[in-house]
Amino acid sequence: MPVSVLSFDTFPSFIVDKLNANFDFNCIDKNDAAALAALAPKVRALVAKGETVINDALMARLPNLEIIALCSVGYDGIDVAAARRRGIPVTNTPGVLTDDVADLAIALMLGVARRVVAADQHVRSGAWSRGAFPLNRKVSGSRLGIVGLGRIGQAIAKRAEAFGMSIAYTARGRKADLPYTFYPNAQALAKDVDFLIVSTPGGAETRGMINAAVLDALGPDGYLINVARGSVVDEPALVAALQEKRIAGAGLDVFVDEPNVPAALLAMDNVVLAPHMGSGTVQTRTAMGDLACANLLAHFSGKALLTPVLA
Ligand code: 8YV
Repeated sequence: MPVSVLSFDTFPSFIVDKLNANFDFNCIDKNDAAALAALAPKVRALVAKGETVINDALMARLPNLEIIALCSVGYDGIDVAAARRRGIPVTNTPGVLTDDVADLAIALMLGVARRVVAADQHVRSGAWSRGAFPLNRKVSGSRLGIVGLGRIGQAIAKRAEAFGMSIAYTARGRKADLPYTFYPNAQALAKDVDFLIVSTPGGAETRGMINAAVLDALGPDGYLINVARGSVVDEPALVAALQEKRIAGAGLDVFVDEPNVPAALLAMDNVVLAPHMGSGTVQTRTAMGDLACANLLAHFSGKALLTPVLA
């Protein structure tokens, strides 16, 4: 009997094919109580995105749940403490998506500063023949602040070095082995940089960390880039700061209530918006699916998990 694996998330067909080839895989709508009740007794594993809510109550409904394998590096949606209490390991997919997320952070920084999307519109709409595109903002050589200097933050820093940017960061602690300038908090960091990139994990510890005071410290010439979680930024405060031109612009891949984006942001031309696609390349999603599958296979053959969440 193949092991029964359940998901509430939609994954690309190549991941679904791999899960189907190895397991009795079912994907259901999280609100479909009847389907969940029918499958619950046999489910031994959940596959999910890290932002999907998997709480104690859901775990309680799956009496034979043995493992939660995430197809993401973040795990802010998962009650890891409850899983631990229940003896259910959680695995994630660190490392394999670092480059893509760092690439997108740089793309959003360049995109918003050089106004790539508006420039594209300027050409397509024919506006170019009626006038020149307004001058925009130089990135190379400017000052970058990174909030969260984990794997992704460090990969962003490496890329920014190639742009001749000065690099500073804030994190839970100083990283003595890295040559970047440490700040004790996001507000102090924001005051001294032109671009503030957020790459810290989501969850209770970072909720609302980028608030009105941080945005005001960034100031009218500063740009905010978020490739972490929408929850890290106080979204209404960000909308207000953008509307009132208290910051210059924003590049956002993540939002508080995805896929819903505040209408006010959709109407602004000083923002570049992306649909939470930091890890969204065929190559990386393949690697993430492979790693999630490998964790499941390791668990069900009694081997050590490859990438358990240690939090
Ligand atoms: C998404 C991410 O979870 O890894 C993370 O933490 O935010 C993303 O990669 C994505 O939806 C995974 O399928």
